[in-house]
Amino acid sequence: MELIAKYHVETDLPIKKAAEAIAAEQSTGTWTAVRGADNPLAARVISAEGTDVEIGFPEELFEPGNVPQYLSVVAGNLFGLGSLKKVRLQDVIFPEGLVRAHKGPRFGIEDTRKILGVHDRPLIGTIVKPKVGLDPAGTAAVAAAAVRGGLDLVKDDETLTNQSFCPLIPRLEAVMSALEKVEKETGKKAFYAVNVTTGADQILERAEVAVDHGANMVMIDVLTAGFSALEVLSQHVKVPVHVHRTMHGAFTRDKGHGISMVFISKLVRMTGGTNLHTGSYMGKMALGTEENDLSRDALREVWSGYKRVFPVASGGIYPAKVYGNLDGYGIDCIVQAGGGVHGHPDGTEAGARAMVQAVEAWQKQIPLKEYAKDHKELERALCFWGS
Ligand code: CAP
Ligand code: MG
Repeated sequence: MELIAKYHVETDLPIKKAAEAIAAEQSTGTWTAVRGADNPLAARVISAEGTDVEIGFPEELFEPGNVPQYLSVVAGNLFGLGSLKKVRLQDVIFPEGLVRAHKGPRFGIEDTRKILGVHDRPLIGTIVKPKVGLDPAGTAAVAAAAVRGGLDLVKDDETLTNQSFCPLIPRLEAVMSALEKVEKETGKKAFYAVNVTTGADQILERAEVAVDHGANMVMIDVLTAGFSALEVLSQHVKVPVHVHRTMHGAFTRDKGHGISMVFISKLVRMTGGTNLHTGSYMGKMALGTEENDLSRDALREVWSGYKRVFPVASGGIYPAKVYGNLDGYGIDCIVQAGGGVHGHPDGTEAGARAMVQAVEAWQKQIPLKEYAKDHKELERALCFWGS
């Protein structure tokens, strides 16, 4: 069996030559011929036309279970080859032997819905804002207001971890007791994704201590912490894992050079994420719908025995952007707004209600302005931010 890697390549070389250079550099070759050239581990060029290159890597080249090593092969030195002007890893088809070496998500879409008791609509989330600066009590107050307004998920921002102004455990305890109170009063269940991102030597212990202190979901910045850190969490920590993709823009946004979100989505599913930010169809970081479609499908289509993963629409979203994002993602997604909730003129709870109402309008396929006529929080949001 082979692992098949698909690249976009821009080069002054004949494209077949460029493809051979990638195949050699990432398997048995170097810049000059060395003995043993008929090595069975040599990669081969499957096709090379225009700017499209497909390379077949023998499965034996890979150490099953070792995601960092997979990346060193398919996304390693090749990016530095002087003979290539631009190169982007677009997709990877993994052989069954490598897929089976990973368990994938412990909690998938269905498990998360079951815990929440929400089955018939997209989940709605928020990011506590300001990004940083609140103390534990301030964070808890924002989280409680968001859930009182009907949201299913409250998460830390990607830069908040265990800083002195808001230590993780006191923050977690404050938020969880506030959410418990809201649930007692309203019956509304919600997740709080506490950001456990930290060094490889501490991340598992940090997550386990968080769960011991009541965490019902953990969050990881997977590109700064690493895919193997995500896999350690998903395989050892018994709560869903929310995966943020901060730093992705360094290599996903140039369509000619870097690594696609599709490949990152496959790796996150393989290493066990439950929710993954895959970009908004309308929002501040929208990168074009084709990549969203492919990432969305990579997370939810049938793939070996892996559970399905929630794509997360986030980034500059507010009620008027809900329709466009849900048209793209459909019901099995999480639509999230930070500023689009907490910046509502009547505060966080009203901002949450406005997002809930926008999702209801989409479900009923009623135009937002129509629905806003008898939903005042939505009305206020449309007036304030535009429709
Ligand atoms: C959104 C967000 C998320 C972005 C990341 C932020 O806040 O918290 O990190 O969604 O982008 O910090 O910008 P707002 P992506 O809702 O206030 O914009 O989801 O595309 O990875
Ligand atoms: Mg953020």
